[in-house]
Amino acid sequence: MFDTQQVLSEFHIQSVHGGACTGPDGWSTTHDRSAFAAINPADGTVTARVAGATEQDYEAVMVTASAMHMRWRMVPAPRRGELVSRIGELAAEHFDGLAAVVALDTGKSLMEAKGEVRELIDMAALAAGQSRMLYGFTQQSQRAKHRMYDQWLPLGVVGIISAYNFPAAVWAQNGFLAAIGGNTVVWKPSPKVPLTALALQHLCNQAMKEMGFEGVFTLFIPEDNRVAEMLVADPRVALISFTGSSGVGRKVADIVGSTLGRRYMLECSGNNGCIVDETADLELAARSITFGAVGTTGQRCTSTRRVIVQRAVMDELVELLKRSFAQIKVGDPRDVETVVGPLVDAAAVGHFEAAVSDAIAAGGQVVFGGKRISRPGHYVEPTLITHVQPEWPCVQHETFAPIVYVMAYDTLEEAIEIHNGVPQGLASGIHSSNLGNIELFLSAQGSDCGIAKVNMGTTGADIGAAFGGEKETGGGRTAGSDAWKGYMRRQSVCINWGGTSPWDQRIIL
Ligand code: UN1
Repeated sequence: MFDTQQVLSEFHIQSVHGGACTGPDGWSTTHDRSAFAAINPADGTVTARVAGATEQDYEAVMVTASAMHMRWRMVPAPRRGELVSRIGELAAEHFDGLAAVVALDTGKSLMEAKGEVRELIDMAALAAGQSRMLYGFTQQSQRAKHRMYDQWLPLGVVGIISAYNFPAAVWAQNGFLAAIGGNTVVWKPSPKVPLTALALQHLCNQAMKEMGFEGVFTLFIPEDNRVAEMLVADPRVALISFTGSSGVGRKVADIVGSTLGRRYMLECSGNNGCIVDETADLELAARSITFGAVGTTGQRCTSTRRVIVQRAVMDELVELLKRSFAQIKVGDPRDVETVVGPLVDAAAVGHFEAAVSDAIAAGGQVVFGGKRISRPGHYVEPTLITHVQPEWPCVQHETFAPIVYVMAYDTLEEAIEIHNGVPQGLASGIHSSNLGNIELFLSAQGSDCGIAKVNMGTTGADIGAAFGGEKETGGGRTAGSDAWKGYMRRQSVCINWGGTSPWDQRIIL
């Protein structure tokens, strides 16, 4: 257990804190506006209050971010990387404190909260290194004495809208790449998890102050969506990166897409399946499915929600899963022994209960868990449901809760059809020791998802890879690989150094 007050004071989080910030010394005021509560999902208590960002706060943030972009875009990219690197260093210095804030906000276990802070630190290292490698190709011109290459230039102001489940890592994956690309960043986190954003903004402020910048990283946390929508609709924002449900993602795409020239990047719902064939190491499969399903209390967009298992090994796998589910310690996230904490709020418990009762009504059998745990806070049992049909609405829909549906298959082709037969397309997995089966799953007629894992769980994407998915997941990519290109614009350059004027398409005058 940590001391909450000590953690809050480590990050200068007052009992009522400003909900917007333009940079060092740029916090909004608190006395003249209503404040909303940051509620600890572990016990329902109020940790602190945040004076929700107003329209005026938003405008101040946007004016600063827009003005700063004019300067930041001309700062050499490796220098931009140094700012990101410094933020990573500060996060490492405050590692335990930041993890505690993430746990207080989300209810995820300290173990997982530390994992999330680790991901932020790693992402800072990746982005700082990437800042020296914003490569463009050099091409061969078909004209004599011409040089041709492409270069990558900043977009402008990048707006980041992040969900409650990863209040630090998702911002880092987007914001650090945006910043090294010469963009300034306006962050709108979920009001369910304001403390992590406040803590990180304080660290950003320290780093910006040390290096003589302001407004590279800015923040506004409105209580409701009205002010948040201003960011989505604002023509001064070049790119909106949105993480959240497909329903809201669709609205973001509609609004941003209605102005040509603005961009959106979506990381929306997942409904991640794991195929287990008859040659799989079932012990390994049970372990990775358990972590994938119950980790972060099933509140990851990459959580394993569907297990598609070869009929011959289904009973054995279900027994192993029951055994490993039984070992999961659900409890207060502040307790270091806890593996799985509560759901984020009462509404999430309601969604859990509705999904379980829909599955039972349709004919599913709850073979583990299925109920809320009666204690203060929003705790539910890790839940395993068998005898499920792939087309049931509860199976087709993403419920942010630790529920895994088990379905049997006979042929791998059928398994892939079930696997791909959902609207979402984020993460996927196969457990197998049959090379042909693995390669079929990875082929053009295999998994239709953005992420495919072999003999691994669907969660815990390696930041070195591009992160994102297809179909209703939205098509965006962030984190590693060449995802940095999504935060920059490509310019194809052609230079005539020969002093003559050769026309294209071999036209000679
Ligand atoms: C999310 O759940 O919205 O790979 C994104 C993972 C996490 C997912 C974060 N990095 O499981």
